[in-house]
Amino acid sequence: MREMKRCLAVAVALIPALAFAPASNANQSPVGCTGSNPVVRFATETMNQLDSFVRPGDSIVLGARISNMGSSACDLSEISVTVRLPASDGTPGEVRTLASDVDLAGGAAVEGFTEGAPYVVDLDEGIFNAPLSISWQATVHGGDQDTVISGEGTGLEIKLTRPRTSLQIEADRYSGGPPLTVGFTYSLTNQSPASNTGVGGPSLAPGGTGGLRDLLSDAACAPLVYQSGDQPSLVGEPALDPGETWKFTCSRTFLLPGTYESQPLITGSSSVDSRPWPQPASGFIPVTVFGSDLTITKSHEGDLLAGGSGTYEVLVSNSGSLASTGTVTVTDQIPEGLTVTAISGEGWNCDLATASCSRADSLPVGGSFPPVIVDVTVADDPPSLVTNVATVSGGGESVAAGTNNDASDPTKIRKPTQPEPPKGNVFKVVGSTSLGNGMVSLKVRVPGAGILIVDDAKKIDLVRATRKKTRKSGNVKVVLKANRQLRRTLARSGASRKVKIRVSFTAAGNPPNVSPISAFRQVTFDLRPPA
Ligand SMILES: [Ca+2]
Ligand SMILES: [Ca+2]
Repeated sequence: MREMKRCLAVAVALIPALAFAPASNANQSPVGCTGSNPVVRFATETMNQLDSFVRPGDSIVLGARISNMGSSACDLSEISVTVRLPASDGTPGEVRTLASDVDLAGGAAVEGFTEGAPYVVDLDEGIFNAPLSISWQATVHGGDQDTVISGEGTGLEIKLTRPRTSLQIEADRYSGGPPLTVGFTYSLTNQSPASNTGVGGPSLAPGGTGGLRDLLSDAACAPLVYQSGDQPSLVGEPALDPGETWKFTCSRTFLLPGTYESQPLITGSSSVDSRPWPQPASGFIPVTVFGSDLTITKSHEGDLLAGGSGTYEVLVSNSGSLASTGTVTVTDQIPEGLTVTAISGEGWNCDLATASCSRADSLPVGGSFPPVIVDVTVADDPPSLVTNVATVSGGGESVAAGTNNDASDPTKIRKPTQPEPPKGNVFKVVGSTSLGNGMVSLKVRVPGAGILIVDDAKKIDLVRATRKKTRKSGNVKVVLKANRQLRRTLARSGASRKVKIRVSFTAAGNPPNVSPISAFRQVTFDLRPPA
């Protein structure tokens, strides 16, 4: 209640024209006053909020306005204001105090809000209306004897709307080898209940830019084509009215093995309150494209030095849905200016002359082979920048899955006469690449065994927190995923979005009071596949 008093005090301070003096006890103040009841009502903000429909879960700010401006008003003290909230069945329920022990001089008015605990709308299914009432009590200084008066203010009515849809997505096939073409059918039904007083449920008004019936999109399949279901609305423009089911279709060809989920997004709004329509729940039946899919990354440490030597690391992973089968071969296409001096890797059979390595064991889904290490020497007068490309092949992957089998590693080469750049911390964010589909691949150099945590650097939550255990020093790859909110933003805008992330590393065995080392970086999220 202290909060209310403070707010009231602030409100008064903002209106210096209004006289505000503490009322004295047991006397007539101001002299000659005869007394009149104060006028108490909800604050303007509360009234504005309840002027239109609200939804379950909305927070209603509770505030009051007390006016003591009758023509012969006496000073009031010990004013208290209470509000009666509805119970979940819509009948009058809990009483909450909004203000207590407020003094208000004759001729003054105050308006204020409680800073804590707004009323969160929580009414049973089937309840669409509920009352909110307000009461007051005050001591009036109208003569030798103070008197206590009380009364009811003007109440408000909470009017509810419950926009609701069900979405069913069906595929004409759910799995197969690549290229896999799948036809999707989306059935979106407006299930908003009608109120018990006969007011119909809200309609879903399309809000997309793709025409009159663009109210559903899918970040994983485009364009969605409207097929059927719209009955004419009373209000002219097409709308998904209560009880209607609209059908849309979409076709997509999957080239890469893996598992794919629909990412539906409703782009319309409610016809009753013009607010965005609630989104459908996630978890739709995924489509699986069978097969192994070998991918490759390549990295090196620091700049190379003319006349010196360097080391590259090549990592082969399986991002498909089946384990690899048969021989896997990695070939390093050494650029001019570099010469391979050694190539090896645990479990690999390597050939220095062709700078290639092979192995025949199977690579499980999501796994990586031990890295191939390529040692090079640098020519005395090499180009200032070389690009080393490594290629992976084999493993039983389909032709369609071969589009991601190269990795380039641009490398700067410094002349010995050029100054050496300052040695940075061995913990460093090496680079980031958008993988499309709301994912970003991040390469981080860690100084040893420990825990790597990547998450939003700012308070707004856009990226799913990702955690990775590291066993030793070297480069590790982390795949970041956009969360639902960021996905929606990306789907709505159709553009990419930069997000600042924090990369933190806690070395294994660090005492708990040693804070992790951190680095920040802007990374770009995109739903579209990389160019
Ligand atoms: Ca309609
Ligand atoms: Ca591949």
